[in-house]
Amino acid sequence: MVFRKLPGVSASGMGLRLSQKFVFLLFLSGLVTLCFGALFFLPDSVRLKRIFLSKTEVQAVTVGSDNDVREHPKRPGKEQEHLRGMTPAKGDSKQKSLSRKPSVSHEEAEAGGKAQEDMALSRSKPESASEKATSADHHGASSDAFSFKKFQKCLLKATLGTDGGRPADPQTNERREKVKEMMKFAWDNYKRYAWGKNELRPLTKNGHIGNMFGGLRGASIIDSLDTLYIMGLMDEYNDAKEWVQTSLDLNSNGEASLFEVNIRYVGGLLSAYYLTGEELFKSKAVELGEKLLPAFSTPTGIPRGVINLGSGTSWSWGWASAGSSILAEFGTLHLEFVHLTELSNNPIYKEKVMNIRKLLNKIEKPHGLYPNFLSPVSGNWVQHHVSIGGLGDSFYEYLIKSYLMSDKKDEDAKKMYYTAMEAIEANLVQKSPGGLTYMAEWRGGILDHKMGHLACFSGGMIGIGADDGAPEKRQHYLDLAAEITHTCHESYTRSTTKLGPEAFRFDSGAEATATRLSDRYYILRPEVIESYMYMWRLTHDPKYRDWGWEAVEALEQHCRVESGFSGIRDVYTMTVSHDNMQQSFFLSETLKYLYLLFSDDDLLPFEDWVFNTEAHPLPIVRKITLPSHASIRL
Ligand code: DMJ
Repeated sequence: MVFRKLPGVSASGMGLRLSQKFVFLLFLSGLVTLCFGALFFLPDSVRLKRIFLSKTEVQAVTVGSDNDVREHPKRPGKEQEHLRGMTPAKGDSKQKSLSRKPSVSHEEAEAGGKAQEDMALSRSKPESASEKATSADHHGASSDAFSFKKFQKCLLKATLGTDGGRPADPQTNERREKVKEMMKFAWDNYKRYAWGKNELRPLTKNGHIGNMFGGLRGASIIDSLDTLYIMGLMDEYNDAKEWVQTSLDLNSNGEASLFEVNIRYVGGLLSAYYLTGEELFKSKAVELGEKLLPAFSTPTGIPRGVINLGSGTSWSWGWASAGSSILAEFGTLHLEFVHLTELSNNPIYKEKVMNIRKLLNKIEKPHGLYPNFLSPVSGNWVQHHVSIGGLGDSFYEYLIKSYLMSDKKDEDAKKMYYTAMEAIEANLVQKSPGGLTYMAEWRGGILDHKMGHLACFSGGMIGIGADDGAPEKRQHYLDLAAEITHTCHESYTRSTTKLGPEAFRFDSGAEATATRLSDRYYILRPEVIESYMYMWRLTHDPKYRDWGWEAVEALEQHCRVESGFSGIRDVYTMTVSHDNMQQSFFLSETLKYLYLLFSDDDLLPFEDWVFNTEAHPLPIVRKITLPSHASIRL
């Protein structure tokens, strides 16, 4: 059959006219644009984006841009147990026995962290264009999966030091052994009477669950993993690990404090992973991190304080003004979330906390200060209460630690920290008539001359920040850190028990003493000892070790009971009344900081590690360059 050529129709082009071809091409290009658009704008396109965009482009975020604008209303009248472990609740005494076998020895685990010589050269080598193509961008990992072995090679020093940080001086070593004994005593009693519960009630010899962790159990176990490990209590560590393996159930359906779950559980699991390389801890940390993400679904991306771990519904604390979120809570996620992104290779965690950072950086601050309450809906401050103690504290801590943990690359965190410090010095730092330096609280311009025990962490914080501010301010910051730590020590020495009250005042003739009955309690908190530890490492002034030892003696005398350690209700009386609670942070922080205080500086060296606010060590995220020809010894 012969096809006849029709006028105006070409033989090629499937017999279409020129104008028809043009319309067809136009349609085709529209279709292609639509497909690409979909890749970039569909909500779940992060992975696809990674194929097309460079890493920095993927991680760029804008305030509130990717957030779900649906509102989760605040639960009216819902009374939560306070997030700082202050309100005891009932627990039960059911015990669980486990068969166990040590699976990792201290020495085996320690060996992994030692050899880094072959990386030292490449660290200082300039990067060529071809090398850039094979650059490792975090912890030496050039592929998507995080490599623990490569991470270890990025450490500058052996994690546990040459001899687990054992000090040469016999008296110091004896003191360190005493702290280890305290840890074993606290742990053994927890295991005996409260195994699997969140805390031990040492007087009634049972467990406490409470409602801070949304039905999660074993807070004392998770908080203890790294302390047991660095102390070389390996049978105990292996019991803890086995519990995580067999009994840590993350599928709970309760209402949790986002902040507490993050600092204790996510922080504890991350540390355990980075210290031991056990994949179990990594996968649990990431699994739990994922459950926290719905709390960020607010118009601004500022998370709400309470989240149901099962449904993902979140709301604000009933006691927080006008449905606000708390600075110390949403400002204390950064370190853990950066590491969740490192380990999972999922940018979402870092995006969430960078979004918080951006908003806080942008927003206007009264006198340069950060108030404690912010609306997650409008992104505005709700009222003007400023504190370095409760409700504000660890936000400032995480600014300087974010900078240090980024290998000093996170310039925004650095700038925000030092600017905040200037404002704090100008508005809050005071000198008492007796010459004690303290941090007052600020209520819309009016000073409340009170310092909380929680605020005593700031001695250590200002100390570790001294090196990286303006060089001419280095000595000034070290002096300020020493003065604050001295004041906090005074709050201990001026009490009858030599333990410090929950809050002390500098008015009506008071100087570092509690004037209200309700401020006289001590719940085994770590902050004062934490500052001793930092100041010891920074100055090696022996007084900090002596002060730490005074605290050990006081803890032994007043807080040690037959079956564990307990908080006390009044630090000003020798006839102590116990609160029947061994807080999990006593195991995680108080005893760990004491142990580090009496150890050599090479145990968890500051060159490689920063501590989260629950004293869980997290490694500095180091970007290193691997030349294309370099082979990494694994
Ligand atoms: C700990 O859970 C953390 O240190 C937190 O930042 C505030 N306080 C308690 C211990 O006092």
